[in-house]
Amino acid sequence: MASVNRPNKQQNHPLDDLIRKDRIPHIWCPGCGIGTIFASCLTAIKECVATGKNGFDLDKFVMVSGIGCSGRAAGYVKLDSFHTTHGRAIPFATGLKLANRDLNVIVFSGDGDLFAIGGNHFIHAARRNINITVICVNNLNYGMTGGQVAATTPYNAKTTTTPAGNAENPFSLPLLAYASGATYVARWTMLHTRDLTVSINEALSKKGFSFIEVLSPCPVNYGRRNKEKPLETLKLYQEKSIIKNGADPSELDIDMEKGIILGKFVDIDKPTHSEKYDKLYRIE
Ligand SMILES: Cc1ncc(C[n+]2csc(CCOP(=O)(O)OP(=O)(O)O)c2C)c(N)n1
Ligand code: SF4
Ligand SMILES: [Mg+2]
Repeated sequence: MASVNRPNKQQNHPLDDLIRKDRIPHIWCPGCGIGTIFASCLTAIKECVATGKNGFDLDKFVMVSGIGCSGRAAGYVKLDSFHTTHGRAIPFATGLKLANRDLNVIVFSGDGDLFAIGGNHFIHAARRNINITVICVNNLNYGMTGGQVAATTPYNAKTTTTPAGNAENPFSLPLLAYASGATYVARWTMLHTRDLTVSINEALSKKGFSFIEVLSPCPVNYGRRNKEKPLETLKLYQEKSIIKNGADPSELDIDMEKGIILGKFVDIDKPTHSEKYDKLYRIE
């Protein structure tokens, strides 16, 4: 029999040192995109630390999540991490950053968490230019609770709460982030792992409120109600993605027929909340 090159069971995974192995197996379903995005995030953190730039130090990275399948990330990462209440990841993250400016605070959470129950926190943290990085896993629905409609669900899509189709229009997340004042805004899919890793690295290095939307399949609750088999969603990402760095944020509606624009749309410099606060209230 031909010898097959199988990985040795004892062999370590390159991200092992950033995973709480005692929490494995994880809860994510086969075909779910969250794990891949989580891996890109951990890779970007490791890369930032390896460069030694900006004083990056693993002990100073913090991950905050809300509730949802995506929100489980904070429980799996071997960093200081906070699995907070639904919709409140950004207020927790803001508090951490204001209390200790040396921390690199990453929010990793879902579209429902960040833009429905937590939508208000998102726009105000961006407006204030709080120096944190927010990564949103956008699977177009509330995955964890069975597939209800979200603020990101496309018009006409079927969910448990919109069985005849969604009558509402979704938010364009990059447009919302831009309009609210974010200094860095990008969108990728979970298929674009290399671009995503580079983008997370850039966002972590950016001073100010940085935001990345990552489209991700939820085959179990969204895909099967919308006649999308797991691999078909990935095929759609591959065939419909158009990389257009610098695209006008007003042109970023997700249109599965015409195409999904990906890339980096905003990368600007402006004073952070703490810098503006110091100018007014701290006397040297
Ligand atoms: C205050 C409160 N309201 C509602 C819920 C129920 N709930 C848990 S997760 C969730 C939605 C999660 O959706 P999303 O953030 O998109 O995460 P996903 O599971 O899709 O990754 C909801 C409504 C809750 N836990 N707490
Ligand atoms: S329910 Fe959906 S989002 Fe949640 S783990 Fe399963 S596939 Fe992923
Ligand atoms: Mg979701």
